[in-house]
Amino acid sequence: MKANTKRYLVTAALPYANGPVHIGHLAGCYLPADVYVRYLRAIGKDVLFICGSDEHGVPITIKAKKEGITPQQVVDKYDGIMKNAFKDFGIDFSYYGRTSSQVHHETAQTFFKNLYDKGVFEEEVTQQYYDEEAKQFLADRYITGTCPRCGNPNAYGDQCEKCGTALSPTDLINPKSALSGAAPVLRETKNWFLPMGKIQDSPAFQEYIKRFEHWKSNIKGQCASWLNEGLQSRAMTRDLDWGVPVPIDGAEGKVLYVWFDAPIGYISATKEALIARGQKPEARSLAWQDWWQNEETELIHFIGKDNIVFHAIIFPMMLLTHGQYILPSNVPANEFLNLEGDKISTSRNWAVWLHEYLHDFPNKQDELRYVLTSIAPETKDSEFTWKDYQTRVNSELVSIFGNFVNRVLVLCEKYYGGRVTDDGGRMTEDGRVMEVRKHCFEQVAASIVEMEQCLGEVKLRDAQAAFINIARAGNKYLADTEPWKLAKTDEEAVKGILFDALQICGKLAIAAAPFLPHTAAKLTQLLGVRELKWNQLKEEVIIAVGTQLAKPEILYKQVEDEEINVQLARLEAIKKANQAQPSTTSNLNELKPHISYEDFEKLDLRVGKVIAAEKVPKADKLLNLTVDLGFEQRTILSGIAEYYKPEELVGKLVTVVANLAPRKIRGIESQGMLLMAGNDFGKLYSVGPEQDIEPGSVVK
Ligand code: B3M
Ligand code: ZN
Repeated sequence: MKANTKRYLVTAALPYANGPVHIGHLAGCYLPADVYVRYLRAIGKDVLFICGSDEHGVPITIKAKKEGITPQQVVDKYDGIMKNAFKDFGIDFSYYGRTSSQVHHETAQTFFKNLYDKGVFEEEVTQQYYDEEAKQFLADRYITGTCPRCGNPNAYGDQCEKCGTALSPTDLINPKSALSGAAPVLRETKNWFLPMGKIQDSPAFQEYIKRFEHWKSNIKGQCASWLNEGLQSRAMTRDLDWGVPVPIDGAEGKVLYVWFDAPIGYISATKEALIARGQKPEARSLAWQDWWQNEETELIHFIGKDNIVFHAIIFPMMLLTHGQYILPSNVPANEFLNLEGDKISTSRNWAVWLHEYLHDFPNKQDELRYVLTSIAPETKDSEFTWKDYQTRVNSELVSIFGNFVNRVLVLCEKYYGGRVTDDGGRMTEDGRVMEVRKHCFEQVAASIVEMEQCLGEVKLRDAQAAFINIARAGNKYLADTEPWKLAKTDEEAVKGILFDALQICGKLAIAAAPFLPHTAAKLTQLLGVRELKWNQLKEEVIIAVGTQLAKPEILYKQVEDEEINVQLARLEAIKKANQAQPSTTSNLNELKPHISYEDFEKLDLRVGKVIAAEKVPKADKLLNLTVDLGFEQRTILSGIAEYYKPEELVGKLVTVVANLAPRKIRGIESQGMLLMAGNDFGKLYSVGPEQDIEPGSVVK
């Protein structure tokens, strides 16, 4: 009985809330996780499917700088966009959290404090790279350079995305600040390190890594090579101002390393999921522990290959040193999906964005799900091309699955007005039909066995192929017996064949559910039944005599050449734009929506002259300016202290948004705003008239 009490805690990597979702994300971890979870739920397992937005870390602050908004505004914007995209594609999380939530901050801090109190961390003052221009330490993605392991010139300070190695900034060859482009200098600072080498040698960790034996070879391989090299201590804190504050004395102004807090996000989201499920407050703490601190839970992390080290080694080390947690029982990581011969890239806009796909192919979520599962990069990188998309949809979904179902429904409608009339008991004496029938049902049964086995082993490509084979067998049954011809000579045989074929449609409706949930629902409805259960797959009769089928409707439409050509032309245009502008690693080309001329006219822009400037005490970025507008003098606070010394500004002509409602900043009322041009690194330059012109002049 024990085995049945197992519950499944399935996680999908928390995506950084810094951009919309594309097909690479979907194929890499969200779709496989969803297919697997839908299967587990179908066979009656207790499952929690956890995901959420990763809202900390340098990717967020870099995006904020680029867009000229705050990190909080970035995550608020993209959290919603990502959540909706997943929902649109039927990714059925039990809960989608956010790492900016209070529950998460508390959970991450408590976790850190626990390890700290146990004396797990090494507290060390080390030399860290610092950008003197930007005046900040350069952690993680704030610094780039050449990977010492594979030579990739664009490795980040925390990781090389090419070879997957976890790095520290000081490992990089020719390090460069991602903020200013400058070569950084070393400065001393104190941080708390996880002694990974020591933990690696511990008997408990050695016991844990025996699990790798049963994992996919890509993960086993990556992990083995890190472990063989021996792991270095890794800082779990950062000198940054965006993140979860380090909860100990002497760590003011520091935050937890994003890869320390993000995986804890799975735990916080579990807590929130259970609260959302209506657990009584007093039961809450127990309830989440029942998942995370209970050997009866299978913890399974779905991720992309660039996240392997964090999920297979670092997070388990954290869980292990904490002592009360279970460790992952599987980490099914996928490799990367490429697009039309090139690596998918957000910055180069080389992607198929989910929202754009849905715009161009409304209600065709399952078509994309189908293709992405067919080509899932389960063992090696794979490639999405639009031609291949068209071929797979047309020759598999349309011609095999859709066509079979449609033929059956149309014939039943034509012959019996859509009422299921025969139970197959009066099957023909025709020996040929009997032979074909027997063969068909053997094929169907074998495909179901194979599909279930592959689903259980997370071999989803093969599982889906086995699913299509069920429809293939059905199609062959019809093609070989030709009931539309037999109708003239042997009505009883036709009844039997169509009854059989309807049962296969029923099996398809059940089996489609993990892969093609929207289709499964539609087919169930077409078959005139309310609900189908997974265990009916093995039953002979699923659609009973007397059932009234719905009016036939096709499941899938042919993808036309024109539709594909539109997509190819779009990518071609992007390629051209990228070639014309080779350094478009920026988002400077992201335009805001149109405004009307009337909107523009609401702005009152004036030339102003800075007549005094001083730093705002205790605010690193702010200058307090006195600006002469000709008709009056204004106090204006501006966040440019990093780029201008006060004395550089005095006498300068600037452009002022003169009718911006006054705002209090740090207790001082700011009566307007200066216009600034920001480059890709977030550096600001003041915008003023070319010629000496009277303060107060209108800018239009
Ligand atoms: N946000 C990295 C990524 O999106 C990171 C995953 C966190 S999972 C805990 O690739
Ligand atoms: Zn590398």
